[in-house]
Amino acid sequence: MKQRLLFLGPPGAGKGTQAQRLAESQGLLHLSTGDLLRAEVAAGSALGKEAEAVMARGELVSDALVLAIVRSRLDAHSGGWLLDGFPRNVTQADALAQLLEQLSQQIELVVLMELDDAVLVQRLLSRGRADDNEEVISHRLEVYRQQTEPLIAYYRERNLLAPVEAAGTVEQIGARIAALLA
Ligand code: B4P
Repeated sequence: MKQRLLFLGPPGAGKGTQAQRLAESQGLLHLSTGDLLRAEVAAGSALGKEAEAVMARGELVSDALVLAIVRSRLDAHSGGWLLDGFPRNVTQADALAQLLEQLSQQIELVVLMELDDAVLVQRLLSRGRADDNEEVISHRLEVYRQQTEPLIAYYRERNLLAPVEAAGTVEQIGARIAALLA
């Protein structure tokens, strides 16, 4: 089974939900940059203070900050992993490629979760996190289109992209993803 995975997709597509489920069942390290940043905010660290306002506006936290977080976790880990919500732009993707080369590791699959905007917005509004109000959600979608969507072509060119229909129940989507990893 493939063990070095990226989860890509718009906010609210269910990356975190599916990534957590799969990481638990397969014993992979689940690295969610969103969760790690929210933990820093909750702890009131210097890093969290820097990230808090940026996240509340629905913008991307600085590449240097996110990269430092990912590097420290991957450096200390030798087994399989699943990166959820990272990379989010081409700079982060290039930096990840460099880091993985240093670690002699390779991405085995990029799971692209695809879902209509109307369903995304509905899911996020019912989640109700601090950054889940209509104005911020619409800005996050714009940031996704401008900065993250170019990664679809980036990973397609590298023959790593596997699109998944992200509508349906959590179990249905989980089964679609599992079928891609065999
Ligand atoms: P993230 O934490 O990555 O969150 P997300 O994209 O909003 O959500 P995700 O797709 O994981 O959806 P989820 O499973 O939760 O990002 C938040 C912020 O952190 C960013 O805006 C940015 O500021 C910052 N950030 C993170 N990574 C960064 C990086 N690399 N660089 C810079 N900044 C970064 O699902 C959403 C909801 O739908 C949940 O309520 C869930 O229960 C529900 N749901 C899931 N699957 C469902 C299903 N099948 N049916 C119905 N509901 C479902």
